[in-house]
Amino acid sequence: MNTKQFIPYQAQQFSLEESIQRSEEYYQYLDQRRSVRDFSDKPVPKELIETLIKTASTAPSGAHKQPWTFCAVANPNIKSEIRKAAEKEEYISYHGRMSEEWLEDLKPIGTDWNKPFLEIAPWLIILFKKAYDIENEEKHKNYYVNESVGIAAGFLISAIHEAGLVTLTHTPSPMNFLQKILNRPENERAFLLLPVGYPMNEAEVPNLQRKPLEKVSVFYE
Ligand code: IYR
Repeated sequence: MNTKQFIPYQAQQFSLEESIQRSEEYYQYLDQRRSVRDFSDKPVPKELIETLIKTASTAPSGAHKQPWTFCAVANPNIKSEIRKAAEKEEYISYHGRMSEEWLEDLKPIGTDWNKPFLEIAPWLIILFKKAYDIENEEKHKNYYVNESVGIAAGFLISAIHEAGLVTLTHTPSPMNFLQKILNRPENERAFLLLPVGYPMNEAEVPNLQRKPLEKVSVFYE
């Protein structure tokens, strides 16, 4: 193993034209990504999921602590258990816990408390954040945990898209049932649940528009 504190950074070398073209293509490519709720049950091999998780785990993190655990569930019994527990929470959320304004905001997306994708999708990836690490029964603090895990989730979503698969960021709330069902240690808290698989043949997505650049940016030159 290389034990030097610093090593040379291997920069990618592109001409300005190449950079402009690559950035434009990458934008067009990621702009095709959509959150999909209509899943096929077509299997996805474990090796593929492993690579997606490795990609997500390349994300930057506070003090390089990588404060995350990716739990990948293909077991149908566990998926059913997760669906049952998630729908129980979601039913309560949609029937009183969420505000009228929130429910109104969700109408164009068409969600409700039913979550069939939790059983249909071949994999569920549950991303846990680690507020601290436990080593030799000692607690070690992690930093900027939400930011770090959020970035890792972004990397995962883009890797899923790159592989021709689909996902959505599902946040059943509260999510503590996931810690119990998956038997996670006390330093781990569920952060996001991402079903992963192929879209069903006639999958549909909401007809949404993205904000234009002027609405999402301010330049100071
Ligand atoms: N967690 C619920 C509700 C929900 C909330 C938001 I914010 C969304 O963008 C979509 C859904 C659910 O998953 O249905």
